[in-house]
Amino acid sequence: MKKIGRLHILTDVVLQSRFSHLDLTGMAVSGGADVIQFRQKSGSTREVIEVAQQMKRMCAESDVTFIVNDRMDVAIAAEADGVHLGQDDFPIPLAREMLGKDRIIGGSAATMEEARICLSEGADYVGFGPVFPTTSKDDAGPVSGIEILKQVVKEIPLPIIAIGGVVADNTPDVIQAGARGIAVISAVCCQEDPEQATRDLYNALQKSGS
Ligand code: TZP
Ligand code: MG
Repeated sequence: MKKIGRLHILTDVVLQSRFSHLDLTGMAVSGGADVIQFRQKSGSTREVIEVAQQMKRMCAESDVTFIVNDRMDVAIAAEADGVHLGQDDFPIPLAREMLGKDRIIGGSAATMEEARICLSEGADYVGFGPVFPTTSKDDAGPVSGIEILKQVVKEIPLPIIAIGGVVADNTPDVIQAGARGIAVISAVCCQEDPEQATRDLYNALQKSGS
């Protein structure tokens, strides 16, 4: 299995249109991301697969983990290192049967109950949040805040990746709460310089310790 990593950058071309998924992948990898998550919810499946295949190649060259959000078909077609599944997406147990133990399966959780479901269904890590307010996802669910994040870290014996409104300034708080790492969209994709923005997050993680 590839590494679950600490700095997950979700590529997005809906919130911004200056950069393509491939542009963002290149910049995030150069800035120090260790996981790229391809998040594309619309468009021709054929084109989505082509983009995913190119992203996978770019990530593989830098030994960066490549994960596909939602789309099991795209993950399989692009031989992604893993897939990230929400509570209403492809069921995690079925994904495990199809992908085997060597591929990473991440699950999304907005509450403790959902985090428990991720654990019982066999996820390898939990993307937990929104920890802070975000405008990047319409149905993001309730904002957890740091205290609930801490409880999740305490109860769920999986790497917890904090998501939702995470920026360099609040990264120390989520790491001190016990999160293994962070996942971001707007803090990278919507910035003037996504590579520098990734580097800022990387440095914030380094300074926050383990
Ligand atoms: N899942 C929970 S919050 C969220 C997702 C995909 C959006 C994260 O975006 P941002 O811009 O980093 O707050
Ligand atoms: Mg989803």
